[in-house]
Amino acid sequence: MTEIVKAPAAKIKPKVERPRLHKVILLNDDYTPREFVVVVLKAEFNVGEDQAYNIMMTAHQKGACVVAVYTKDIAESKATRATDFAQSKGYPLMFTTEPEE
Ligand code: TYC
Repeated sequence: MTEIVKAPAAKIKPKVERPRLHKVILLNDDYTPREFVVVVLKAEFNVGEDQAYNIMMTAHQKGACVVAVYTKDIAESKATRATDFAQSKGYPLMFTTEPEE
């Protein structure tokens, strides 16, 4: 009788890594009105009035503030849209992105 020897099951350890998230960072400047910053934060980042105000004031006082984290593509497109919108209204308001640690 033929003996069927089964090879040991290969141990496959799937290395699934979560995509790194990217921070959207609001930068302070001396020209953009505070109220306009709050309007942009509410429109692009779906935050309420109080949260938008707190984010704006943190950037105003410290120079920059993390607004939110997203996947790379979404972080970059939101930062670009918000920066472009401000520029279209004549303001130098800037949003940048950077990968989370
Ligand atoms: N510093 C601006 C002013 O005094 C307001 C401001 C706040 C601008 C936060 C940008 O990210 C910013 N009018």
